[in-house]
Amino acid sequence: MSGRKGVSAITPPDQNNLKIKSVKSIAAGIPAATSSMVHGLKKMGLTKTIKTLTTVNQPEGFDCPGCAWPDPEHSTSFEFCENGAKAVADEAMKAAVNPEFFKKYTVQELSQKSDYWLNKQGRIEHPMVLKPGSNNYEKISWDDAFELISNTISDSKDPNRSVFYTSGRTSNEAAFLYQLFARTLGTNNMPDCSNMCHESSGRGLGEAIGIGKGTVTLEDFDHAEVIMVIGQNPGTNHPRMLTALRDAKRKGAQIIHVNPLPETGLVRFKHPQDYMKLSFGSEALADIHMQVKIGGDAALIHGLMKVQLELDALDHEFIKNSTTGFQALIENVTSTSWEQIETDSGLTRFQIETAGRMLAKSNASIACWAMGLTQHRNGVAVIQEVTNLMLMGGHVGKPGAGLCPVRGHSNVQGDRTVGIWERPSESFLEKLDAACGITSPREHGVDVVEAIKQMRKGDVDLFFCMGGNFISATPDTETTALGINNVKLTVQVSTKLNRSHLVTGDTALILPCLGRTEIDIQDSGEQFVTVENSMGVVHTSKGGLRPSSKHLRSEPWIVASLATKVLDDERDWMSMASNYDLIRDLMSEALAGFEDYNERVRVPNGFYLPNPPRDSRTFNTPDNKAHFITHQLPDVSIDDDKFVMMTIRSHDQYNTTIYDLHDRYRGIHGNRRIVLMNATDMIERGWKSRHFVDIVSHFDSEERRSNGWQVVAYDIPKGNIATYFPEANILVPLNSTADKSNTPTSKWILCSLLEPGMPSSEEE
Ligand SMILES: Nc1nc2c(c(=O)[nH]1)N[C@H]1C(S)=C(S)[C@@H](COP(=O)(O)OP(=O)(O)OC[C@H]3O[C@@H](n4cnc5c(=O)[nH]c(N)nc54)[C@H](O)[C@@H]3O)O[C@H]1N2
Ligand SMILES: Nc1nc2c(c(=O)[nH]1)N[C@H]1C(S)=C(S)[C@@H](COP(=O)(O)OP(=O)(O)OC[C@H]3O[C@@H](n4cnc5c(=O)[nH]c(N)nc54)[C@H](O)[C@@H]3O)O[C@H]1N2
Ligand SMILES: [Mo]
Repeated sequence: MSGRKGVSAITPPDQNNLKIKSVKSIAAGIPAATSSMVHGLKKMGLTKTIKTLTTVNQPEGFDCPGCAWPDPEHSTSFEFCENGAKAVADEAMKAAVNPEFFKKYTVQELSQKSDYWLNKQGRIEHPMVLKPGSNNYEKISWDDAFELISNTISDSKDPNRSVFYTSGRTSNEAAFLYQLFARTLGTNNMPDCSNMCHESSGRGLGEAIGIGKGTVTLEDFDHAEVIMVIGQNPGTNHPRMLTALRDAKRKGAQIIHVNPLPETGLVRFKHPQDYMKLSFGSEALADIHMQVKIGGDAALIHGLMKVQLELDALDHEFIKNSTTGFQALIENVTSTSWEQIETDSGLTRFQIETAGRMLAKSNASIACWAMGLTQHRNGVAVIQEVTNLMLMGGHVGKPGAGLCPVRGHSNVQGDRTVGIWERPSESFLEKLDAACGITSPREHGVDVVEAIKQMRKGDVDLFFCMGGNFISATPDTETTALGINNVKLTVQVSTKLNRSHLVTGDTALILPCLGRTEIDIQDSGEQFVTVENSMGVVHTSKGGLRPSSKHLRSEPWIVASLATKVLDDERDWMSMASNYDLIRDLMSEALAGFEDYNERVRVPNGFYLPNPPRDSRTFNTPDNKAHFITHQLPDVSIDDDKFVMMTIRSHDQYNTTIYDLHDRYRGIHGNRRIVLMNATDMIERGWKSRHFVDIVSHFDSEERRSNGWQVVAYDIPKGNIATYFPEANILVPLNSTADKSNTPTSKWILCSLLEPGMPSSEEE
């Protein structure tokens, strides 16, 4: 099947009101405080705004859906940030996307609206179905919706023709039931947003230290002497991390910021809540900004390791007793020349030696990173190099030190812990099977990129999405759309309208669910759910707002109802949906580290999951040692007329959800189709800011093109450019993925910039 004619998989541009202001030098402060109020008031009204903002991240309240940064323990004052407030306000909108709305607009018409417009329409009110041959969604009952899914599964015969995607907001309870359902059905086809996100971290750390997670706690930030922030923009994406960095700084820590852009949050910070204490000063955060070229981190880390070796800043005892592979590392690092390090990283030897000396002096260092490292061809390798740098100084498993991949979605880490994984370990499956009386399939399932390929081949009958916005989050938008169009039935469990409701299979369902902020009442009474933050703390989350529609259902209820309809098994799924304690009881038996889950998770602020490197400097690798895993530097050379493009987030978006059209800290307003570009590169071409260009990306011998972008002069290395995702995803080739983790290389896309309408070399 070829999908509905006239449905656009790509967002049409919003009205272009581009204004270029100066780059902000201070993050947060009063503008952030007002901005969160304005977003709240516009979307929720006054009472709801106050109620919401005072219950977020409280021991008794709900977990902020904004990001996975942990909340300070024992905090009495509420912790919220501008972008958390936006995420919350966005969820607390009225349910205006109702059956009348869908009668008014065909899917073709909706697809001609921008992503910003789609999100602005409000919450989804009722389950809806899009039937084959029809262009308008119609109302459907919950029961008929499950019947439709069940029929598709039973017609399909092979469980591996079903694919179950998860986005990282799903609670532990829902995710656990969901993976239990999929495995009982007989498939490990569980791709998730993590495949596009921190998969490289999980793979890299798993091999090196025996656990695919970070090794620090929030308290470690109080004891750190040096903190590296690599490839991450916390001012926008993890604003509460700035508080931790500020506090660490006050205690004497030095901060090294590694980023092609001088991200505002790392320059100066002013806590919005300080205004209430009448304190008006802002604080400088980063001691050094290392403006690395995109993809130059591996070279930089080699340079930093060279300095550690030269200064003998090594933890010899730890290296000897607890690690392997150090000799190979030394050989590799010493054979890397400074010349290559300088060329590849774009940094000078002097800059690297300065940072290297800071690290050498430090007794406790933390390395933090996010998408700037993971979404590269060498994503896994570069994370292992960061790990090498920390291991050689013994900066793992002691106070104030460790590895800190900063997770994105608020429960993406928890989802993986409870089994959302297309390649689960044997030990996970054994325990699950024993506790649940099932025989899980052992064959690995598909990840995100493989799922798209399987759809393209016509090998998927059911594509079920627990949250997220698959079409806009994935690479190669047009190719992915063709894949999705091949599916018989696509199902989206969602809160808000997005493009994945428009680019669908023959039949499509929208199943509207409760959000984090909403009260969840089941037969046995009011429920709470649990989540795991970026530092392995599991805690409760309980919404306090009235659900935006009476037709919404909770995610655990949706999975349990589906399982009841589809599976022919003994399990009483519906009692678990009526009392989540019963889900947690099963989790206690089925998951390592979750013993007495119901009891322990009820303790205010929750509990830490076991983490051997952090807890006892032990490593669950085959030889029980931490591994130095060394790599050759990647080839980062490019032709003179080409650029390396990274696709990044603006300040006013949450992944594919566009809250507004501004990127305040970077001084860009009113247009998202912009290309941040080095001024010298512009002068060489005779371009001024606002000049229109077409972008062509190159991979293997293929080209992809996207027209109508405006360049903006920016402090970015020569030869590098930046655009916003999801608009630029059409340019990200499906086959350009990281080695081992298969994560799309969203931060390394080889491009040419052309005058509007000019043919590319291939088209000539
Ligand atoms: N408000 C808000 N919060 C969010 C999100 C959101 O969209 N909005 N998304 C959430 C999610 S799912 C995630 S994963 C996180 C994402 O959080 P981030 O990883 O901070 O997000 P990105 O915008 O992708 O930014 C990556 C950063 O890496 C830099 N970078 C790019 N390439 C390189 C490189 O080669 N080397 C180095 N050193 N740096 C590089 C970019 O300049 C940018 O500063 O945020 C989470 N929190
Ligand atoms: N080019 C490029 N592409 C990228 C990235 C990049 O940096 N560059 N980043 C990647 C990363 S890090 C990630 S994590 C992915 C994100 O991929 P996804 O997680 O798939 O996308 P989101 O935009 O976070 O999903 C937003 C939708 O989730 C639904 N939703 C929100 N809250 C809930 C809830 O509580 N329950 C349910 N069921 N649904 C809910 C809403 O309907 C909303 O429209 O994108 C990836 N794609
Ligand atoms: Mo993410």
